[in-house]
Amino acid sequence: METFSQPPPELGNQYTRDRLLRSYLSRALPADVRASIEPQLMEMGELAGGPLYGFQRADRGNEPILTSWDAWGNRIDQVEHTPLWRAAEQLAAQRGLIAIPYERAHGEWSRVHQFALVYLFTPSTDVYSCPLAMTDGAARTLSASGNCELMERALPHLTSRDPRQFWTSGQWMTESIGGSDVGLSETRAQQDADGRWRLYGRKWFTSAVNSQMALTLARPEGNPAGGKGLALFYLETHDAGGALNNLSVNRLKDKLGTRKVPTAELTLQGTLAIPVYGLSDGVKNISPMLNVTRTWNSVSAVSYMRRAIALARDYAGKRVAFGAPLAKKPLHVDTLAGMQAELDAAFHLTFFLVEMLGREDAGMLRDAEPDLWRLLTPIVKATTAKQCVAVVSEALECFGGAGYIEDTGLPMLLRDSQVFPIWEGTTNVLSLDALRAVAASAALPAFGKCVHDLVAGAKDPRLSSASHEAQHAFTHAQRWLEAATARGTESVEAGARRFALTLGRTLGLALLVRHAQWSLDNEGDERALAAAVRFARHGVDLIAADDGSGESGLLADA
Ligand code: MFK
Repeated sequence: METFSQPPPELGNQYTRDRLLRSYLSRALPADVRASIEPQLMEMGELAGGPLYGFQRADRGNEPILTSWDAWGNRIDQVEHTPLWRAAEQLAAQRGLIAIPYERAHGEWSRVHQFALVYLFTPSTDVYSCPLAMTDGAARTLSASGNCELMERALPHLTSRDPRQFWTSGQWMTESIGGSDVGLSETRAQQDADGRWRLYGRKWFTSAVNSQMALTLARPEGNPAGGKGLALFYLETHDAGGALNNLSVNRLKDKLGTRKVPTAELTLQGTLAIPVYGLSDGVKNISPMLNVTRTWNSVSAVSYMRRAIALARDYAGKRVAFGAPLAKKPLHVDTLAGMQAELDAAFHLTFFLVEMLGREDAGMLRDAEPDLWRLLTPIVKATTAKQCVAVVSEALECFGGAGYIEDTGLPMLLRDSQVFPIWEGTTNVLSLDALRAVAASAALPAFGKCVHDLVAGAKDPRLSSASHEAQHAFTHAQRWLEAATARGTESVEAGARRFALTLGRTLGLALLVRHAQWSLDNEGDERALAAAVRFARHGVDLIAADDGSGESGLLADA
């Protein structure tokens, strides 16, 4: 009896096969920088689409294991990572995924170098990008702190390329009372008889509990309530003898996705810690970390979109239905094209933010650019995270029933993607953050000028409608903000998400238009043009005519 078997999707080298990444790097990077990093990208692309992808599929059923007690009744709280995570840690150190922006071999382009590698690495390593994001955030926060003792102690480890020296860092912010509203945090900091600071409290979600160090927030005794009363602390998770630093791991969280990430609930019972900068303003002082991890979130979201589309496109060439491969079916092609257009926009948006972070690191942001960077970070994170969930969900549908079957590895992609809009600030929290970034700063006019400048060079008439759409959407958002401000804070707050996502999609479109013109001129390639036209058709202007007037009535039960 002959039984049909469907060939599975394959990836191949994820650098050589990525038109979007290669075209972007050709435009953005100086030729000598591109030539110097290309062998690393080739190697990472080969690993990501070959051996690492195979390892990931073989490792699919493994999860981290918490062992609370040893055989003799001692509390040990050991967490064992999955085999792929152990390999990912070595690879990340050796390939310099944290070191690159601190070595800064390519100046302002060092962040593009780093994140191009991260984009290739991330979807084959089961969210190992989470501890890496926090490690990068901690390195940047400590570098900016001026605390020489902590910098000398931790930075060489965080930025090491030697796996035996390499440390990762946790970011212990979340408490059950204040996931988003961090200022409510209850963890206390007290000085002991020797003048050392000790922390007491419960941290509700702490990713990467196996990290050697963490940055965390606690309220020194006598400090007022709120984020200003918290202080930023550095701690090491183990003492020199390997024992836990007066903390216990209550449990690992039973999560929808990111199940390879050993997210733990911790009780701090006198954990020794060192203040990083003073004894107040903890929320403000940890914000350099947030801005880095939000950039990692955006890169990770884009990389998951890319992975889902790469699998769906390969499959479309193999899967025959109704007499032809799906790749020859106009409706399927139209669906894939819509997903690709979203990815193109999200990619350019994210790497625009990455470029700004690189210039920030290099001290090159000028005039209104620091304000613009502050606004773009929450906007890009919020926009790309939403796009990622929609695109990955659509990609599962491209496989029909197979997309719903666990051992294809596809459902895990969707479950993991669902974290991107949640952690590091939900869409609504980031939308409100964007409003704060706009208030009393030069960010919004700078944003408008940026959109204008990006589309101004588009000469091809096929781009004129998309260029117009981008400028119109920005003007509409700006006018809405003025009108909503006049109506009052409820109106502004009710429309904050539409405002933030409109700005995100508008800038994505403007960046696509700029790239499309460049690609026509320099590569003779019309695919970026097609992406710009298609993305404009999806719509970028989400602003509603009115906000906050009576819509709460919709939610009344009776
Ligand atoms: C795959 C890769 C990715 C990711 C890895 C993820 C690992 C997950 C680990 C986690 O820990 S997830 C937990 C993440 N938690 C959050 O992201 C918290 C979300 N909530 C917010 O972001 C709130 O907006 C915030 C806590 C910041 C609000 O708190 P407050 O106390 O109301 O702060 P406020 O008054 O807005 O800001 C206090 C100061 O900080 C202000 O400065 P001033 O005191 O000078 O006025 C702000 O300007 C400043 N600030 C706040 N956010 C900032 C910032 N400055 C720069 N950038 C920001 N983003």
